[in-house]
Amino acid sequence: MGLDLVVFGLGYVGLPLARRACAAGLSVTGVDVSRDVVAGLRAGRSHIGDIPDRDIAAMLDAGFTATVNPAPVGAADTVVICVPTGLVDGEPDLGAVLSAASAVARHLRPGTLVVLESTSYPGTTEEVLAPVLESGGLVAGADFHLAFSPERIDPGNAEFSFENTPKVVGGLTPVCAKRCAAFYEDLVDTVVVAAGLREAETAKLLENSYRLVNIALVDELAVFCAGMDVDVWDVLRCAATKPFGFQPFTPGPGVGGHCIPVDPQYLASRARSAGLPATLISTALAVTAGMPGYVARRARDLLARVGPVPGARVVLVGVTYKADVADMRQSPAVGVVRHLRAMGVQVSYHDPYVDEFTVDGVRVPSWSGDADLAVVLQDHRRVDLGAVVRAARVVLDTRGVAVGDHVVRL
Ligand code: SAJ
Repeated sequence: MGLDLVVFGLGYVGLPLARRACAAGLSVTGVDVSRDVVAGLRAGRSHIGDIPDRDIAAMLDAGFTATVNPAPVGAADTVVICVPTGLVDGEPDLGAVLSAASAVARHLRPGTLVVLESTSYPGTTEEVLAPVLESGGLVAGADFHLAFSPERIDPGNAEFSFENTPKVVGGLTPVCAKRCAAFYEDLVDTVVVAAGLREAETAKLLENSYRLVNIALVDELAVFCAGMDVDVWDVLRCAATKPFGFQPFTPGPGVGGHCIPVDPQYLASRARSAGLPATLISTALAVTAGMPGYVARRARDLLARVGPVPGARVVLVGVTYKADVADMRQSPAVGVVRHLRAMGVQVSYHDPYVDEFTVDGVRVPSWSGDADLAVVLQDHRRVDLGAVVRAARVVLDTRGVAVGDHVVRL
């Protein structure tokens, strides 16, 4: 029996794609290396925060199956690879992409469309993925179609869904691009065809590098303003009134998550290897990486006003990587803990999304209810900030949201 779609990688990118395809009436099989993920999905359980179990049940009712076995590729019209692309020592880690590509190659049949959605540097699809897919004897662009389409899933975003977010596609050949566009046109409102694979790959890196550089800009401005006795939050409030040519970003304790601190490094790495400049990205990474230490130094200076720093009690409020999510990946809170510990400070944390917080193998205790200093790192809606402000002698607010005469902002 033929399959419309096989999705490789059933995480925060692959599962929404599979869900949308099922809802559009496609026959879909999901392949994942994790037996736990597969077993959970087969049992109707979602492992992705903003995909409820009832959606998995609907997928199963629509005929969705999950498996660790890549053989269904042999019956698929389209295969989309949605596996993680991280970093190892600051360099791209394409291990999961290569493993998925090898599994696909073993079952790939002529006429199939293979799409890479995993974020990577320009050239990955043609130079890295294609040769592996061709290892079974088929030729990309001739025997099977090959395309790249960057993922734009924004976990927790209630306004922009898979369906209403424009989908960029780039093909190895114009025919590949056309085939890929036709596939996504059944799933999303708008498909944007790039000139080629590299343009589609680079567009994604530009999107996230743009965020990194602008976050770094306001982070550095916050440090500048603090040194110049300028209220950076009022500066941002005023600048944000400009109705054109300006998008507001907010300073913070650093940049976390699996996108913004990672994707731009793929561009920088590719640039370095080609002897081309990527200075802005490198500088932005350095600026944002320096923010946890800066926050710790600001905390130290505030503590010194009320007593000895060693032994002082500091509670970190919001330790995930951004507000209103439970994700801890690359959270800047880890760096803040390390710097405060080095100062001899007793660090605790308060975060309703986090049951246990461990840094360098040592558990950070939950907040006991009072503190010499509270440091607001993430502005979770679920946190009663007023209670925090009342319980601490001083508050360092890195998000510009707390109110009180003993609140000091970044
Ligand atoms: N951050 C700031 N100041 C800001 C914005 C973000 O300090 O003004 C920090 C956050 O606290 C977090 C990090 O930067 O630690 C990343 O935040 P993010 O809002 O960019 O959230 P992400 O990592 O979930 O980024 C995703 C990306 N989506 C995809 O890659 C598909 C990004 O492209 C989206 O623009 C972003 O969501 C979004 O807009 O929410």
